[in-house]
Amino acid sequence: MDDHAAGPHRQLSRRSLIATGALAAGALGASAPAIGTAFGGSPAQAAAGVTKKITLYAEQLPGGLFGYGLAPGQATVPGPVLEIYEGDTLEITLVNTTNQRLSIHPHGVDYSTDSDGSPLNASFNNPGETRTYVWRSREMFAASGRRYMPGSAGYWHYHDHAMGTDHGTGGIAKGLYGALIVRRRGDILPDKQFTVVFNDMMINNKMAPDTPMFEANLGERVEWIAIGHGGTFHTFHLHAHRWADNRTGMLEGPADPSLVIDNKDLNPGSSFGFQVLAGEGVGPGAWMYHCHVQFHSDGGMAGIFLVRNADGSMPPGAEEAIHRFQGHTHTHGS
Ligand SMILES: [Cu+2]
Repeated sequence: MDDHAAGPHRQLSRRSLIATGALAAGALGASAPAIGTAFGGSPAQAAAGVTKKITLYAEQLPGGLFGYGLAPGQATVPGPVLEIYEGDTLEITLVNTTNQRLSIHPHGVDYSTDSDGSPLNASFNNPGETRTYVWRSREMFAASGRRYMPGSAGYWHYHDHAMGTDHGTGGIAKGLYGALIVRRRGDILPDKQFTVVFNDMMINNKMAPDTPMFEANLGERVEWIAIGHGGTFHTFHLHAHRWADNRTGMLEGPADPSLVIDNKDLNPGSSFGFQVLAGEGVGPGAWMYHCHVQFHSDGGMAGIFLVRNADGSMPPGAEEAIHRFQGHTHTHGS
């Protein structure tokens, strides 16, 4: 009995958009490759400065939720991971299939006022309207004083900025958000990607035990993208794994001064990402991820990172741990 492993929260098939030389301009849609299956663990290769054009569909979902998707009927919460390389431009045609005003607003990239997704700049989709947003990115460049101006590379995110209020408070609360990754050429690509959004007292608009169970096999390179939303401060903690508190989560050498951590603030509007090797040094098992604000984790802000054996089979004790988690009532003192 393993139905939870194939359940709706499984993230293995998450589609990504990554600009490779082979995927220059053109609609990628649902045929975009799942990242890593072909490229995992190898350095990124890409032509410089391509323009990618995609269509996103904003849709109403069951339960009062809204989501973004790469094809009609495929909206999800969170939305798809959007990926480009520094120097690329992403041209997003957003189709608003809902009866609400909404938009898409990015963090970390360059855009003009008419693409910033805010009602302040009349940059939004009316109900039923289609509108194109253009996001640009660039590499770091030399400035005076032997300094460099930063490029766009980072673990960023995008979200609605127009539903409910002029700040998109209603759209964000209902699921209109997702991860945006700008890679630097040479970055190592992962085998799997997990997007974790702490949004008020929920994770990806779900509470335990319905929070996503992320799965990987022992040793797979897993990329976590953590995003904060809503009106509450959080801390993201992952059991038994740690990462460097820098752009990639990895150390660049023995002298890299980056702090090594396993817990990080995840407050509204902030985001970070890192890569770990699943179960490295600790073995497979049902490992927890959760908000470390205690009344938040007790209240349902917790989930499972299931590290299977290298051959994909279940490690001893994992089934029992999952069942324990699913029976957990998350009430104080229980
Ligand atoms: Cu929290």
